[in-house]
Amino acid sequence: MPTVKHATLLLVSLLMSTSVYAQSSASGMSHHGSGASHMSGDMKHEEMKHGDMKHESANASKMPFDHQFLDTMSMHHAHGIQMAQLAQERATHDELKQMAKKMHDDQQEDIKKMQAMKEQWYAGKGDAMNMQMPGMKESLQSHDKNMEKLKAAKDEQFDTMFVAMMSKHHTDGRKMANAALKKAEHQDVKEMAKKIADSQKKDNAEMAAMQKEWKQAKK
Ligand SMILES: [Cu+2]
Repeated sequence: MPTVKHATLLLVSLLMSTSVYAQSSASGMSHHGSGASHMSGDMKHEEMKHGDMKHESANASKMPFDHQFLDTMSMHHAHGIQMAQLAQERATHDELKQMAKKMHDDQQEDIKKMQAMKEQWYAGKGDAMNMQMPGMKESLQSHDKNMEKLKAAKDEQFDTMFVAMMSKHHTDGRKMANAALKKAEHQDVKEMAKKIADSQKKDNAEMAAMQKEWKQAKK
């Protein structure tokens, strides 16, 4: 399926744009290693340089809403994946590690599907990442700083910080998903938005329950 392959390349370019890619084991990514040479696709690389990531595509707000949603949520998810990847290595609680793996895989799967939809309806139309979408401005802007803080966190402090950050990340994601439930033109996009809103709500409830148990165990 060429669309999925394309989507995977986009994901790789999203992940490669940050330092966590270089520092993590990049598990599951290495088999796409040859991708970089033909990564001429949608994501302009100069927009994606380390540190000063520009999360805005030119004229994004003039693009169709669904196009904006697919690209902006993909970027949001790519950030979630980076956090989850770190937690798979660094979490001290096993149940959090397992959950991080699930969040990583879920979001990767969503990105593939969203980028396949983008190919189907908006091929050749460029990128439409729009930071003005609900919940996104703060979420996308704070990502690099959050990653630095997470990397510096020690032991159990990492777990608590991760839960706080991922919960916030999911809450912001749900704001955009809820907007898509109302505004999306394509039924497939609405269904994806519903799936994201539901699964992130469930994740947040699970993380809150975990944290409660950790606190009680300490008493
Ligand atoms: Cu997301």
